[in-house]
Amino acid sequence: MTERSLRDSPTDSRRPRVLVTRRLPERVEAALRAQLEVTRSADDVPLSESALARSLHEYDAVLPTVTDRFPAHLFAQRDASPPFRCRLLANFGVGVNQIALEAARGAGIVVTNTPDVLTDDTADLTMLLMLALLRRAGEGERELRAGRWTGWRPTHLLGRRLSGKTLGIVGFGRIGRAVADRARLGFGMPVLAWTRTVPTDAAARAGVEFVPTLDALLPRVDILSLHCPATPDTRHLIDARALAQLRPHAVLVNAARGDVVDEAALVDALERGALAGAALDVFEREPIVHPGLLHRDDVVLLPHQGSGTVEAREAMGLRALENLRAFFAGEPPRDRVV
Ligand code: 8YV
Repeated sequence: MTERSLRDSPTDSRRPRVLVTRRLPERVEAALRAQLEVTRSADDVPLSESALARSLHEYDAVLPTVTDRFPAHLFAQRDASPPFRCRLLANFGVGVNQIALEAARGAGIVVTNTPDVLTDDTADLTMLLMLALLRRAGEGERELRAGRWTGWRPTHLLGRRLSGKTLGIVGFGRIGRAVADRARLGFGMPVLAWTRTVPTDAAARAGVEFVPTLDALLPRVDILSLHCPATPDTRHLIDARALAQLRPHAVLVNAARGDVVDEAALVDALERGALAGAALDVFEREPIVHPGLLHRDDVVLLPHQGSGTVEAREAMGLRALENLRAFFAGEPPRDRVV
């Protein structure tokens, strides 16, 4: 691993030594440098598994992102020589499915995430996906940029109206709820939701019909939007069987995690006309996208941009720093996952 030290003060052995795996917004890097002994990889590319394995022996904490995979076997090296130095993985992002959480816990490593601060941006992007797909924005832009636009005509690129369509939400956490609010209040959409833990407070339940099973949701929706975490239980939740229960005019939206959808089954269902389209911000094998999706006009494809605003990415970094600070001050970190 090539690393560039971001230290701007002489090495202070009393400050926790932290590996930051990717370049972060300058404001965040400056705040990290002010409080910690920070090293970050010079190349803004995902670290190799061996570099991540080494980091557990060499740093007091690691600040990883979605592109840094920590499978269970990395944590099994706990008693190898030298022993683990790392006590905290302060993840940059709310999703922590790239980290084998139970194995981390078993190795005595705490994992934190950065909820709340990206909720609005991810929900906004979900609405963008819905609009872009139904209003054929990608098709229109591709046509115009390619010089193929011949001018306005009444039947050109007719899409479908988003307002009033029935939305089905899978997973009613912070982001699912923020999407429900936007859809209900901004677009007058009836909202159905299927979630493991149905909220008890009246404000969260307002205007949303909670259904008991996924099977009860699928045949009723015009738009199915995924907002559950990626866990072993939700892997390929949307598989061939689930897709077959959608109505042919329905569309799938995913700004959660690629693992929740069986991408090959989705391509197959689109090819057979079992659903009318998909808008995806996340993929099973990022950055690889199933080739069967790339040339379809009935799909919208974005490169994992859900939280991609300056506001969110700065807040995510500062939230990860707050977790680091609290942990090394001996306080319970606010966003402990395990
Ligand atoms: C992040 C995300 O960009 O927070 C998440 O779970 O998917 C995105 O908002 C990514 O995880 C950063 O590591």
